[in-house]
Order: sequence, then structure tokens, then C-alpha cells
Amino acid sequence: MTERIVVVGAALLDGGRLLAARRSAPPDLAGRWELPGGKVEPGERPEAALVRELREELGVDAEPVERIPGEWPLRDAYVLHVWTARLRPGSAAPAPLEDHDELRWLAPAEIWDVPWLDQDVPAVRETLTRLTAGRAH
Ligand code: 9L3
Ligand code: MG
Repeated sequence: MTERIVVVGAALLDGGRLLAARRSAPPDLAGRWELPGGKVEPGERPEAALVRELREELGVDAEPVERIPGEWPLRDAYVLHVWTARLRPGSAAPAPLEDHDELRWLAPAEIWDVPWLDQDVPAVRETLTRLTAGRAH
């Protein structure tokens, strides 16, 4: 049986805006925008993977806040889980260090201005609901 591998994505929020990251690789995903993150390693807790991925990809010190309920199938045996997250005090500002070539902080009215990866759309929609309900910060 094929192992199911969890990919964690972060809805990183700051000042009521959501961070979107444009992928630069692989070629079939390049140019599409995502919630940054990546694969959980064997034995790693998903929240720890989220913190690690955000450090590697964006150079930030972040913390998970809450899981967005649901899971979304990706290619092969991968499944996407998403957490809201925030920058810890003193964190550097996010920078596209690897896998991305552009970042944008999107206000609620701008959320659909970028072409998200199809798989990320449900979690982005749920994040937007939380932002506009004032339940996220
Ligand atoms: N993926 C989809 N949406 C996301 C993330 C972080 C990842 N928000 C997909 C893209 C890749 C796979 O999951 O096919 C593994 O992601 P990565 O390790 O290349 O970031
Ligand atoms: Mg990644």
C-alpha cells in the first residue's frame, strides 16, 4: 500500500493580510501561487515541519496558530493540510529564498488577484472567511 505523505501549507497572516508565494519550480507549477510549505519528514510533527519549511523557504521565524479543518489531495500520495500562522516577534520579513520568485501580502479584497494552485483554493477560501470575520490576525 502506498504511504500517504502530508504536505503542510501555511496561511501566514499579518495585519489582516495573507502571504501568497509564487512558485518557481517545478515547471508545471511555476507561476502559480501557493500557501508556502512542504512535505513533513518521517517522524516529524506537522507543526514542526511548518515552522521548518517557513524558515527554509522564507527565512522567517513563524508559529502555527490553528489548523484549517479539512485535507486536500495533491498528486500521487500527497495530501495538503493547512494551518494559519503568524510571525514571531523579531522575525525577519519573508523573502523568496527557495522555490518562490515573488511574494505578496494580500488584503481580503486582493485574495483572488493571483492564480492560486487549484489544490490551495479551498484552504485560501476558508482563510478569507476567517479574515473577514475578524477571527484571524
Ligand atoms: N503543494 C501544493 N500546495 C501547497 C504546497 C506547500 C505544496 N501549498 C504541492 C506542490 C508539490 C508538493 O505539494 O507537488 C510538495 O510541495 P513542495 O515540497 O514542493 O513545496
Ligand atoms: Mg515548498
